[in-house]
Amino acid sequence: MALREDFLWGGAVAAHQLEGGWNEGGKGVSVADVMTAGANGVARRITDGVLTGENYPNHEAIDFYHRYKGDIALFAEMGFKCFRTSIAWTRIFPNGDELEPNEEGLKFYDDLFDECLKYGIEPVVTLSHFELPYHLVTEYGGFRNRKCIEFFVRFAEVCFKRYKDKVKYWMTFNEINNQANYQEDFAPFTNSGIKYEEGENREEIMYQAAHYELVASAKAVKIGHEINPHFQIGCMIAMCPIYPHSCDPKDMMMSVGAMHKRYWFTDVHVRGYYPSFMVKFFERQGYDLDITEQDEEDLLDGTVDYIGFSYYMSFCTKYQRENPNYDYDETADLVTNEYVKASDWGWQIDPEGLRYSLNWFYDHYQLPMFIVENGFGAIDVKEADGTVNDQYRIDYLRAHIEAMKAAVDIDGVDLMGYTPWGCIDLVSAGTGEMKKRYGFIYVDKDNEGNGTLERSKKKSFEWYKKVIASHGEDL
Ligand code: P53
Repeated sequence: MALREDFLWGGAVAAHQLEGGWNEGGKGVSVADVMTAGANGVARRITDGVLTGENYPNHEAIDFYHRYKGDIALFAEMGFKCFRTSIAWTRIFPNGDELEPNEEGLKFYDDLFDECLKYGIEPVVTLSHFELPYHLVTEYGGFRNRKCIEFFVRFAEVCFKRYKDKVKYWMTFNEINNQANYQEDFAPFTNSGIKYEEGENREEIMYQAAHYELVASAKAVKIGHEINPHFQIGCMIAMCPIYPHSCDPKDMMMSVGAMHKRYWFTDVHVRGYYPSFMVKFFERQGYDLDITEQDEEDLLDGTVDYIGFSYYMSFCTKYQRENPNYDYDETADLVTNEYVKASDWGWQIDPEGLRYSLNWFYDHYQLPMFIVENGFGAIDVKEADGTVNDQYRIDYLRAHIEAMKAAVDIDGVDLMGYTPWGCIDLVSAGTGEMKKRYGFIYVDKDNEGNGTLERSKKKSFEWYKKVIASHGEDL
């Protein structure tokens, strides 16, 4: 058998994208609550607080907050061994800077995890998944402020203590490396609660925020292991491997430079110190970051147990501007890869890239890995008889599972599990749309917020059930 006996088949979501109940149970406003609905190619707007007359798709989302029991029953029917979700920070600390947590929020996740455990489903929990309390943005400037380390660590400690007998698998910051794309507003805001002023050095501020997050993560890992030595605490990296456009040595070096700038975060999480290329880069840029000796110790003391990562697509880069140091700029240096097709949202479909990614991570770090997101965002059509024939989603997932099995079987990587993204339709993070669907379970709701929220099984539901039952053999 290719995959581990205890392989964690499941599905993944994030609190803000499905729970709704944005102001219930004492919950505070999060960064996701001030983002409007965008569209394919139209960025979501970040408003100054919650304004009347705007469409905030995360406020209701798919109402998982009230419907989780039925949804988890459906996950159990598919045979899930695990369920990845996040704890909405603002349910536990509504403003982020309180000293005492909100009991009603803690109770909600007790009930949710109990419901999973009832079916033998292991919760896999991300602590910070694009859900920073909005108060931390307005009062502290988000993670540009060192104080956020303390706030995050307090939140993490409260969760670790409360759920120590219910949750074994944790991740600290979701896709911490998305902010390598600091030129656009989305990633710095969702990762770090950063809103830039005109004329600021976006890059330098991003590196400072990422440093504080890495320290916060390391401190949480250390505390977590003290609370329960059996905890498995991982990082979470958005893996889009960046290929050279050609075998021109300059393209190859551009790819090396690009991989450095997008994945150095993993080095710090895994090894506990900055790789030399980043130290040199900061010097070259004249960035004098606030990195203390205590931080350096903390980083070394809190290295992660595994690498959690998302994989949707690969990128491609080319040397096409005067750039002797091969410094990568995500908005300037990506080109089309003619060898792969893309989804309607322009995401390149590249299953082989998943096998490459597993190899790349394993070559670099030799740590167990967990594919905590993978999937195909598509427009689903509900037929007159109520069925959704999402064969394209089955095809996408099948090809990726085959690639993942090859990485295990042939290349020998150590893989803990696989949780496809958005196992139930939910609000897209990037665009705020409902119609960019990933689920095995269809949710009746459209982009304008209309619909009954009724759940129904897509064709892929039975398919994935069979995949899990056969331990990935019957694809
Ligand atoms: P949506 C960009 C690139 C790769 C993954 O994304 C990304 C993003 C941000 O859009 O995000 C992850 O919903 C993220 C999830 C998100 C999922 O991918 O834009 O961890 O929250 O929903 C899919 O199609």
